[in-house]
Amino acid sequence: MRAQDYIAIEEQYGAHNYCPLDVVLTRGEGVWVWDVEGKKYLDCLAAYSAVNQGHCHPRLVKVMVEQACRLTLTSRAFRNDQLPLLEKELCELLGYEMMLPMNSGGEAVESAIKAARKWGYTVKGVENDRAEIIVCDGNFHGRTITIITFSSVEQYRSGFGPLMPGFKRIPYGDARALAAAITPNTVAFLVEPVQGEGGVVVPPEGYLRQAREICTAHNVLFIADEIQSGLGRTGKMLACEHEGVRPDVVILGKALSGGMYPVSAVLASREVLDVFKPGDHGSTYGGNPLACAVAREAVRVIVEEQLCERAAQLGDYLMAELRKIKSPHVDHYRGKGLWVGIVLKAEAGGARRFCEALMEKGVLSKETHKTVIRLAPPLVITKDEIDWMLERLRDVLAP
Ligand code: IF1
Repeated sequence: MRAQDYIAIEEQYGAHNYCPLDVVLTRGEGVWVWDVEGKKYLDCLAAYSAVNQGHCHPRLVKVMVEQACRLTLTSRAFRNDQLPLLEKELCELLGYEMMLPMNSGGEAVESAIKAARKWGYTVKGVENDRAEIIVCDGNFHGRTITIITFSSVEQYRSGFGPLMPGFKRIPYGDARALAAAITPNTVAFLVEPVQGEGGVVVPPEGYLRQAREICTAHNVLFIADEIQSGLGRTGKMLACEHEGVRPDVVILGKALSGGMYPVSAVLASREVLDVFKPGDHGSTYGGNPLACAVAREAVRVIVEEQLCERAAQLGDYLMAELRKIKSPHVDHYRGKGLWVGIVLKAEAGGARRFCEALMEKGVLSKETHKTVIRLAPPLVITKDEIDWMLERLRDVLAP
């Protein structure tokens, strides 16, 4: 079958909850992917930073196949020999006492919200059902009803009511707004250290540190959603490290399994995660041996292949080269590590046409909020591959 045949079938049988580029991919290796007609592309989205280790990383494939031949799912009614090792390795790597395994990022965010609320009632002493959680404008934390409740994107909320109480939204990057929004019922501040869907928005220097201090002063849990910003993307294992900030709760997903399998996790202190008693919370697939074996190897790859350091060095190079590109279409460039938003001018006619032009030249990227071209290649990208991409980007951004 040709691309249009696959597209026609998907158009007929698939819910239309996305408007993807009309490229039908069939193979991936490292930073490269191939479509069904054999055309090769450099993947500059990495599945929204879920493929930091590169497509089909051989070490991850090997571990996944070996584990798949041994044991994949037991439910949490029984124990398995992979979950305790992932829990220990992640907690020791990131400096937390406990971890809760889930599957999707949204599930991990929901789990963190449940933990924060129950911590508020049982530890902080907030009156039952009065817990408040503060979030930011421009946030993206997932697609569940609770999470879209506090989205600032009308389309993500519209038609899905009734929504959930207990959330307050403040401007991103404004520490004073955070301090002003806190009440005695505030149990947590949930924030992306760099906003992904918001358009790779890096907050003002010092914001995370100020927010940390405010949360500490008011006994409010600082919850960092590092699902997209974490695991090397910004040049550090956690984006919060750029400001020396240690969140009370860290949420991971995406690259936690290197694109092989949905794996997410919540890391926190014993004081927070011990609020969960047997039967309080769970998931059929959460913490399954296949997920944990893959996640253990995915984290080892990040550490052993020094993907954080690569993202820092090559990200600086990429940003320096981008800023040399003078284009009538570009307002400015922003980003951290190997994560860039190319912010176009309003008169540029929207980012989608630039992503389509890049696709024609063999580079896959994704627009966000209509005016931003997002670049987030796998962290295994080489300088030569960055140069190859830049050459095509210059053409596309030319007057
Ligand atoms: C879609 C966006 C990115 C996330 C952060 C939690 C989640 C995500 C910071 C939920 C997921 C994905 C979801 C996917 C597209 C993509 C996305 F455009 F939607 F916003 F990356 F920016 N926290 N982001 O980025 O994790 O449940 O998906 O595993 O929903 O269209 P998930």
